[in-house]
Amino acid sequence: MKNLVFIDGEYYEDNDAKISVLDHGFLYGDGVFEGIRAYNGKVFKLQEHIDRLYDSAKAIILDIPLKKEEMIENILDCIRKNNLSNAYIRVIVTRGKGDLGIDPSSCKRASIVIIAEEWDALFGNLYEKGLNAVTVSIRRNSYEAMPPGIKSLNYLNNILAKIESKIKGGDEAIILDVNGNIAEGSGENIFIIKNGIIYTPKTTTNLKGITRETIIKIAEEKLGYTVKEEFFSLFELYTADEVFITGTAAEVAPIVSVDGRIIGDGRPGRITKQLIDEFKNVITDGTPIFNHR
Ligand code: PXG
Repeated sequence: MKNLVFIDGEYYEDNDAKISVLDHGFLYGDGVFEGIRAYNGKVFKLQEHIDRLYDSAKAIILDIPLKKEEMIENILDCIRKNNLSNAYIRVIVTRGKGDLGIDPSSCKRASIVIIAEEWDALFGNLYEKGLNAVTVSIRRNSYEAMPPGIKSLNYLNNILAKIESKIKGGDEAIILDVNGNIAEGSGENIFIIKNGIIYTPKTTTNLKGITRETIIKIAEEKLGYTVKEEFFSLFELYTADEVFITGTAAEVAPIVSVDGRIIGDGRPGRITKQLIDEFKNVITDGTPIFNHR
C-alpha cells in the first residue's frame, strides 16, 4: 500500500508528495524537524516532541502556521490515514517557498510535512550482540556556531560523521565536541557507566534527546542509579564498564567496542540491559492514536 503524506493540510500518495525546489528547506536546509515513534496504538512522548519542534522553530525565528494542538491532531490523523499502530513519524517544517537568496523574508509561509511509516529500530539485529562504534574526525558543531539543540534540516555535520564511521567499518559514529569531550552519536545521545554510576554529557554539545531524558528518569527514579550530567573524554569512554546510545530511531543500543577497545566483557552490559527492559515498559504509554481527547 502506498503511504499518504500530509503537506499543508492535504494528503498525497508518497510518489506525488512534493515540495517546491524554491522552498528554502531544499535550497538551504532552512527548517526544523522531529522524528517520533508510536508503539501499539500510542504515540510516545508526543507533547515533548511537539514542544521541541516549536522550540527549534522559535530559535530560528520560524513561525509554524499551526497551533500545537492542531499540529498534534494532524499528526494523529496522518497515522490514522495510514492505518498504523506502530509507526515512525517524521514532522518537517520548512521555511517555505521564496526567492533565490538566503534571506527568508521572501518566504511567506512555512510548509508542514508529516510522513508516517513503519520503520523498525535503526540497528536491526545488532541490539543483542551490541554495536562496534568508532570516533570520527569531524567535530560536533560548536554551540557558538550552531546550537546542537536546534533540530534543523541541516544535518551535514551528523551525516559526515555517519559516512566516516562506515568508512572506518563501524556500526555508528561517536562525535567529539570542539573541546575534545564526547558529544553524541550521529543521531543518538550517549551514556557511559563506570562503577555503577551513569554519565551523559550536558546538552550544550548535543541534542536534548527525549529518549535521553526518559532513560535518565528510569535510571534515577525507577532503578535508583545516580546519573551525572557531565562531560567526559575519550579515556573515560574507552575505559567505561558499559556504553550505550539512545534515540527515537535507535531506541537504546548497547555499544561493545569503541575504536577497537572492548567495552566491559564485550557484551551488552548488565545495567544497560536493565535500562532497555524498563524502556520497553514505558514506551507502551503515550497519546492514543484513536479516541484522542
Ligand atoms: N542526537 C541527535 C543529533 C539526533 O538527531 C538524538 C540525539 C536523539 O534524540 P531523541 O529525542 O530522538 O531521543 C537525535 C534524534 C533519523 C532520526 O531519521 C534521527 C533522530 C531521531 C529520529 C530519527 O535518523 N535523531
